[in-house]
Amino acid sequence: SKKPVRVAVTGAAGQIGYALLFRIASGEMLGKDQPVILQLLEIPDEKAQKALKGVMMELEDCAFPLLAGMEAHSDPMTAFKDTDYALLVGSRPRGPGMERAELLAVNGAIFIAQGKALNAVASRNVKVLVVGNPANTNAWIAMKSAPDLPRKNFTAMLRLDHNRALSQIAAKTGKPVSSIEKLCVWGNHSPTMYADYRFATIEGQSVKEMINDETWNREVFLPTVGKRGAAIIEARGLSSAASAANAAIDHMRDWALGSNGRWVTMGIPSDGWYDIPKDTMFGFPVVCEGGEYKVVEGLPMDDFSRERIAITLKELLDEQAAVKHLV
Ligand code: NAX
Repeated sequence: SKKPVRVAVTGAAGQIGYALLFRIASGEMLGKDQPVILQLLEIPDEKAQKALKGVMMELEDCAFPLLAGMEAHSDPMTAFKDTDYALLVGSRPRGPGMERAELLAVNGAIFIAQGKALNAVASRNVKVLVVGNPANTNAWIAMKSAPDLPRKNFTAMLRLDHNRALSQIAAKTGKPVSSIEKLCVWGNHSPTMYADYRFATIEGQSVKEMINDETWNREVFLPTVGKRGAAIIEARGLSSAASAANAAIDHMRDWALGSNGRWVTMGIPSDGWYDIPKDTMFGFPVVCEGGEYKVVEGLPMDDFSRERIAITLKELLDEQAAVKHLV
């Protein structure tokens, strides 16, 4: 049987953590033949550590055959020791009256410390996914704080936006989600993201031609996908958790095990693709194989797409500029 791999999860006692850990332990992320050791990080706060112990009790009570070990940590330097995968979910939410700049700075400090810890103690091949918001900028900060690790190992979660877009297209066309290919989301995980179905197909047919309604694209589809997070908060009184955890599973599974030729969206450091400045943590269409992602290159742009990509890029560069002095 396979040797266990180490999976670190931060914010492990939070609501996404609660929807995520059981699925990792059951083998949904890395395969039903891959034992895992969970290295769980929470803030030192007594209540958080106690809640984490409670989650671990429940994980024990599942008697998962693949769960080869489990640890609770309050310091990233121990939590990330030798870790092969790191899901950085925990971050500071915006408090009442907190300015965006303040939020960026508080989270900047968290992701600098975590990037440094990964740099110091994680496996040299660690695959990092940042979920905690602002996800792209936090991932960029962690990457910049880990100069000894390959840049390409740092990613941000755009997969929830990708999955939301898939569902909207399925509903509009009346076709199953699984039949939709070549969809992607460009940019920042924020309402400025650009979900793009220009290249999408269903059973070889163009989705754009099937829908044939540019007004729907601009006035219904894009705002619905962009504001979906807010709509969930409005309906549930809490932010997306199970769907976010599901997207994290999808992202890591495809990255580790391959996407079988299908396009998926990942936030990754740009190598200059599509004129996105190098290192910007940007959502791109990728195909995953053999533990690596590869950007889908050479897609044509039109004026509307260029405009939308410029907007989300500007937002990201502004965020980056606001934290640059920290890294
Ligand atoms: P919760 O507030 O339920 O849980 C967060 C947990 O993280 C808390 O238990 C907290 O103690 C812990 N934490 C805070 N700072 C930490 C640190 N420095 N080290 C370790 N743990 C720390 O939030 P939850 O609903 O689980 O959401 C987590 C994050 O995901 C938030 O930042 C949220 O905005 C973000 N999201 C990102 C999404 C994406 O698509 N990228 C979508 C869903 C979600 O909104």
